[in-house]
Amino acid sequence: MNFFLAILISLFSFACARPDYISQAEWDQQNKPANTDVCQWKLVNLDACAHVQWLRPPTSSEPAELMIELAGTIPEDTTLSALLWMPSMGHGSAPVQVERLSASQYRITKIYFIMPGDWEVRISIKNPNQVLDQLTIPLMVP
Ligand SMILES: [Cu+2]
Repeated sequence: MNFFLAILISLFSFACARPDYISQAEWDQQNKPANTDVCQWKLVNLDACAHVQWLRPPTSSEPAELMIELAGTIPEDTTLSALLWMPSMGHGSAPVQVERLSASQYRITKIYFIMPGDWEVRISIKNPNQVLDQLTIPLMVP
């Protein structure tokens, strides 16, 4: 009986420990408190921040508009693409329109959330050869 108790206690104490498959740096990154004043969305690969502002709010009846500004060292040949996705139902929507104002500024229009519920705006930041970074913005559409 004591043997089983000892196993049980050791299981509980392991459960509280940091998992072995995550490095200390990754653990620190994941558990860092978000400072929305400084960096709204951290782009880890680019070492940059994305600031997201709704110019027209997300609804299921009107097209929404989104402004994305990248802060950091953004290469001049950077472009951005965006995709709408409803994860709970596994479908997307019509293609959005991305207007590139500069390497670090993009206005996204024709955002049609075709039904209320949970949606994602999936952003890919690219150069001509590859995807540099990705960002998923989850939101509830009324
Ligand atoms: Cu749906």
